[in-house]
Amino acid sequence: MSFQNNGWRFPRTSARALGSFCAGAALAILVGEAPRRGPLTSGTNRGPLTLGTDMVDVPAGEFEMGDAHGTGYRDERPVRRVSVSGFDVARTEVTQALWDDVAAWAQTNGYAFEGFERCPKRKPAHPICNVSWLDAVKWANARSEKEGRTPVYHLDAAQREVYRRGLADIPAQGVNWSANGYRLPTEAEWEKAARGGLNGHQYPWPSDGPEFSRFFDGSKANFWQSGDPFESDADCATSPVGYFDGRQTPVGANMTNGFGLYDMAGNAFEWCWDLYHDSGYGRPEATATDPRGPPTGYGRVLRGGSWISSDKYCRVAARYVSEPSYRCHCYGFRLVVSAGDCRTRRSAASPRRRRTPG
Ligand SMILES: [Ca+2]
Ligand SMILES: [Ca+2]
Repeated sequence: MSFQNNGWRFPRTSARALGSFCAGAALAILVGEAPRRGPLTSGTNRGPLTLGTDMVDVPAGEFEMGDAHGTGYRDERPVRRVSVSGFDVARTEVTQALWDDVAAWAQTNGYAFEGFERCPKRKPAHPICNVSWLDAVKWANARSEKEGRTPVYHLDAAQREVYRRGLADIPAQGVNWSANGYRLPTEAEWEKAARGGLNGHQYPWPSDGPEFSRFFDGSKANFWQSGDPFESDADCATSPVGYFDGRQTPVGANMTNGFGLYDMAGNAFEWCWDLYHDSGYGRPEATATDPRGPPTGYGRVLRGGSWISSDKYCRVAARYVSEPSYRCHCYGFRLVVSAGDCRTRRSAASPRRRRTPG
């Protein structure tokens, strides 16, 4: 295990080491320096939250991706302009309640989540965690089919066999990017969503400067020893999604970002589609429109840090990797839908949310 500054990371070649870590009692090794307290800054409140199912538009356009301050890790550079098509993103991580609702339907409709083992304590309003990348994409397919959408992920390049069971990785050609179903965000989509329309900032809220820890404290996000009321659960110290709404303890501001998103820093790590390559940002495909990661790599990317992460890993540019079959009590996900595909299903009683410049 290697340490860098006050953050932490596992060597890229031993992601499986996280297995023994998660199952064991080595949590203390993740402790960074005590979180600093700083002035509160406010995100934008997008109104009442519908847990787990509320989605907002992220507009098409370019943004600056990567570590603009040189304070992150090597794999976060070079910084470059990336163009992303518009998409819709969930305001929160997938909750345990939503997971259970879809999983109950899925298990009587041909799905099996072989790698899943829920957290021992049932917390419906908390993010689902302990979920592998493979089960996350299967579950996304299940939710799509349950709601009458076209599933995105297939086991074959011809896209004839919908991914519903098993632990086989899926080929890049097996993804129907034009389907109206739910899917994981690409890394570029995740980072654009996390930045909330801000350029070059360290966190989802105003935080422009190299001293990133100055902008981060326990009133803004759930991270390791952040002082929230959920710290006592050493096995899975997530907080309810929507907790950072201005009423949290310690009392803080509403920490939704410019797109109205919660927990883009901390709480559960969030699986992305992309394969990981430590020099992937320097490859030609990294500057393509709608980049979807390198053609080869190992593991799948996770973003945003978690309840077990330091401030450095909760930055919007920070990247993490794990094997797709691996699960941890800090691994969760949130879903996106390609542009236009949620809008047709919004009823007059649930009007489309206004776009935000970004
Ligand atoms: Ca915490
Ligand atoms: Ca998160």
